[in-house]
Amino acid sequence: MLSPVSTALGTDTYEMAMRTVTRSILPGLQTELRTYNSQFPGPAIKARRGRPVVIRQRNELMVDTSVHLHGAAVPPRHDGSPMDAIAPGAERVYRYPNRQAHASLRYHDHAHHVESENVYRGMHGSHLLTDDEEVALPLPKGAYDVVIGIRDARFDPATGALVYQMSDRARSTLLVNGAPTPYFKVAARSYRLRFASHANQRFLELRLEDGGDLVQIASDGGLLPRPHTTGSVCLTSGERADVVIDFSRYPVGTRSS
Ligand SMILES: [Cu+2]
Repeated sequence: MLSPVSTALGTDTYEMAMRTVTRSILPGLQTELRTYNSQFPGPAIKARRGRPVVIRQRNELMVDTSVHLHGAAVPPRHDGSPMDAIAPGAERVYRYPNRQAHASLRYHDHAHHVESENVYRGMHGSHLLTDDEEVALPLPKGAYDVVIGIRDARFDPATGALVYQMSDRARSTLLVNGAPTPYFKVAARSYRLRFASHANQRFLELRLEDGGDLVQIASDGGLLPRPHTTGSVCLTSGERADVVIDFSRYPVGTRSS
């Protein structure tokens, strides 16, 4: 979660820099990434309905960028249109009114002709908008409300570089919140897992290893009219699905394989 630099005048103001960083993702290899604030994935923003968020974005990359808040109702000049780019070395202030209902939103690069590659190289993150209606519901909160951003990648085994090709069917490494072999220790209780696809071409189908039920409570547009019990959840590029799983149904000490 990113902390605002100011909360004055009823507005949460943030600053982000888009820059290249080198990180170890696969053991023994260094990978160059295009990031928001040197983080992969980008930092998450928590927003509340009725409280505008202002983000100053500085482009320290060598390519054009444009920041689009996917699923948000915003005025055109703050929408991150593909042709409305931030040139290398320039900055831009985006203002998000957050007047709409709660939803798990995501932001990503949107610059003409380079969006696909920018997103693939790391330019994606979450913007979680909540409101009084959602807060009043008995849903898992705080440490039990977890964003799980999933995407695929192909690494050059010799150099560690992310290999970018259009229509690449060989992106065989799945990354969850940037990690190739994600592991998360849960308590014997209910969690809200906010799945988000940051893959720019792969379709995902998520299910539990034991085939157990998933209770989907939300999609891109916020909470569903009622919980939906299902065996699997499909996500196409950019889609979100919030699921509640009660891990108390598994004996303490259970591990997935
Ligand atoms: Cu989008």
